[in-house]
Amino acid sequence: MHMHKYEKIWLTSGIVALILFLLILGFGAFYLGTHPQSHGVRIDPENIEAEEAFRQENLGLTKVDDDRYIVNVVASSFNYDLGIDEDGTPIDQIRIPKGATVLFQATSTDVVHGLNVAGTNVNMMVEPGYISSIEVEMNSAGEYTLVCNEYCGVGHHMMYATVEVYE
Ligand SMILES: [Cu+2]
Repeated sequence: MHMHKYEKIWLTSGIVALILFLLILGFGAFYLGTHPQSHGVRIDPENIEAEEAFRQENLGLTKVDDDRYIVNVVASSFNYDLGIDEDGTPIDQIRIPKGATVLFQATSTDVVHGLNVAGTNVNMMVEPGYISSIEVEMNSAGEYTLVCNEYCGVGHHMMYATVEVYE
């Protein structure tokens, strides 16, 4: 079968591009550990308190044992609810020891928000009606910004908190 030179070039570049994209996908999924954030767990956005994790007293950082933590977050325009401290002040900073395994669980009461701990694998879409969760090992010490990366309205830029991973 005779194939035109340009057709060969076109076919070859298409196949090379396909293989390249699959390699990049495989690298991200298997080497970098990028994976979908959760499994479509539903929640009533008008009654999030029905879910134990999102009751006011369970929000923010909870220590499960020495190197396991849970962070429950309620996102709403334009705030991350991480609970309150002893003085009743809203918490905007959480501290986690280096090497700890942390389960982030989040939901939204209004619109779609993002939950990204910049510089880590924690990067989720937080949708009303769903619980987004991701478990990560925090292996690099430092101060990270927990930030909303889905545009959610005029106060979007004010949605942030700090995650400190200490040695
Ligand atoms: Cu936002």
